[in-house]
Amino acid sequence: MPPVERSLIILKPDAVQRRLIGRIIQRFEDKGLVVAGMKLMRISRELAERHYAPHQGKPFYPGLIDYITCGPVVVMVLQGQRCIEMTRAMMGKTFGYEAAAGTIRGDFGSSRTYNLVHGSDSAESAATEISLYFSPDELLDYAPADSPWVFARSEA
Ligand code: 3AN
Repeated sequence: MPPVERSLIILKPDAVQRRLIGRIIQRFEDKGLVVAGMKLMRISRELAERHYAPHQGKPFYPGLIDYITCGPVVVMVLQGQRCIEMTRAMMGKTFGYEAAAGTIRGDFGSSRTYNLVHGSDSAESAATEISLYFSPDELLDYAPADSPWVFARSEA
């Protein structure tokens, strides 16, 4: 069986302000992913700078920090087999106007700044990002009763 992965997902300030958090979480739940941890919070500039350190120096970096710190966000850890690959596909391309219909950004976004959702892009960045937002005791490891029907045991 493929290993179970965890990914850090942020429902960004525009998703909260537009009251889209329930609909976005619903998509991840419908896909079979499990919420291992979740909180509503305001990201400080210091935390944002640590999170987006790989983008420091890029032209869009100051706007990115302003945006992610401008209001409440929902931060969560999703868990499941192929979680990172699946959540990235579900988010769609970075800019809403380029993202395919059927993706979160494609269905709800039209902007190059307000792109609704963040999702870790690799196992390495997931581990780093999760540790920025959650302590180990805030994350629960459990398998819902329907897991054997969502993730077939026999699959390679
Ligand atoms: P994604 O979130 O699709 O993985 P990344 O990791 O390339 O995109 O970039 C991180 C964030 O930086 C994006 N979510 C977006 O908000 C912002 N960003 C990336 N590229 C640009 C750009 N060219 N102009 C404005 N914002 C950008």
